[in-house]
Amino acid sequence: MEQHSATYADPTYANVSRRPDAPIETLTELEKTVRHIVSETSVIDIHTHLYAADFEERLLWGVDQLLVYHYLTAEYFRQGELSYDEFWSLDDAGRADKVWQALFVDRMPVSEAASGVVTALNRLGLSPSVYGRDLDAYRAAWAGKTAAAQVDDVLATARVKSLVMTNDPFDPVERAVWLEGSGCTDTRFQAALRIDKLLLDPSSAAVELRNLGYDVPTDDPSAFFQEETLVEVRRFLRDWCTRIGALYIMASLPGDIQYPVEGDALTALLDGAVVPVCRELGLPLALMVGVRRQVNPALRLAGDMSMQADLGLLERLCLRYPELQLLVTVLARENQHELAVLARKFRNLTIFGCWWFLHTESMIREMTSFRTELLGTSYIPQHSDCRVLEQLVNKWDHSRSVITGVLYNKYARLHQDRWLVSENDIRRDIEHYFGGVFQQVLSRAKKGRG
Ligand code: HDL
Ligand code: ZN
Repeated sequence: MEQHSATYADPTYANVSRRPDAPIETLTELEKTVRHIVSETSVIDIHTHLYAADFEERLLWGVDQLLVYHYLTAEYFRQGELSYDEFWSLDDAGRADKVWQALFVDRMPVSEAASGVVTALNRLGLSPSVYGRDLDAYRAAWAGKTAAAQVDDVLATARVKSLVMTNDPFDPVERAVWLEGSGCTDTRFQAALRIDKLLLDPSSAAVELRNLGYDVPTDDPSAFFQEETLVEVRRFLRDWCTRIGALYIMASLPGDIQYPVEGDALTALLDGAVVPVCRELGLPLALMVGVRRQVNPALRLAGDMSMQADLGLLERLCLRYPELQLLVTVLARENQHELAVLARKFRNLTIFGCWWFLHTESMIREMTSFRTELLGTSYIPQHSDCRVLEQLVNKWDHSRSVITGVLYNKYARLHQDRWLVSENDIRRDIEHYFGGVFQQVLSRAKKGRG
């Protein structure tokens, strides 16, 4: 089966007349059915940096935003002529012009991020066969659209039924929407509480907590080991999880975090505040491990690097808290197989997605293959991590295409041993991958079940 086949709905599928519970007899029909169901099944996107329209300018969308996405600015600096300062001195439209010229006109947009822009434009009705390589033509096509209309078009095209935002209580703009504004009124956009700053920079987090009315000492780094401080940190977490309706609490961590460490603030905060609040509110803890922030600050958001992780942190958290639901993704390719094997050891560890530098066709195929081989349907194959709205289309299209190929091969092997699958069987598995596993983790967390 072609590996680069698109997941665009197969128009010939309509001619298939077969009971949904009937075994699929031929491999040709099997491939057609897997492709159809994977492309048609809507998904819950469990980690994004998108915002509902309520957050106004925080919702990034449109052609220029697609082109100034930090994945593409990193690639621009490898091919473009401008210095860092010259590029950053431009406005978004100016930067988008430079990215377009360097990565789409002067060269073929073959990278994952660049080809993703082409897929998004094409699948949202701006076919390059009509708009060619004229960036202004694409800009003009969306000039009159509203954010709300684009949200509806993109979620429908990408078949995303809901998504989870990244909500940082230490971000003043984000805080204002929740404290002074309407909060989030679009139920398709769910919230997650992001607490990197609390765990990784507790002394500056303490200043913000104090300013927000929590009685956390700011002049005593050892305060986080005192119960009277941890009570206030739990109150902060509880208040914000409740205020935003967080589905989970999340943090990204470098790969060299050791846990537990006596006298270490991160250990004290995890044990004394984060895990207790997860238990109390019945929420999973989501950890994304293996990022080394700002190795090149001149790249700004694009300046972060991956690093191999010591997964001992996860192993010891799972052992210490067997009833805590952990959602985990790691950034280094070298850790992926080990993480999948670790998930076999702990039923409260659910792995998700092909994160960041792993969100590429070859890595998604490699990871989805061995994850399915080791974990069956008990993991979450993908999240988009989108920062720009229209990326939902290409990130999910490209991922669905790979997932189709992997699953077809697994079903085809069963078929050869005469274990025939039906359309219902395939639909059940895909719905599980595309939202069922996540909902099962949420439900187990609510019940306090490991
Ligand atoms: O920390 C994270 O959540 C990462 O996903 C970063 O936001 C990263 O910049 C990113 O957007 N990756 O896709
Ligand atoms: Zn992210």
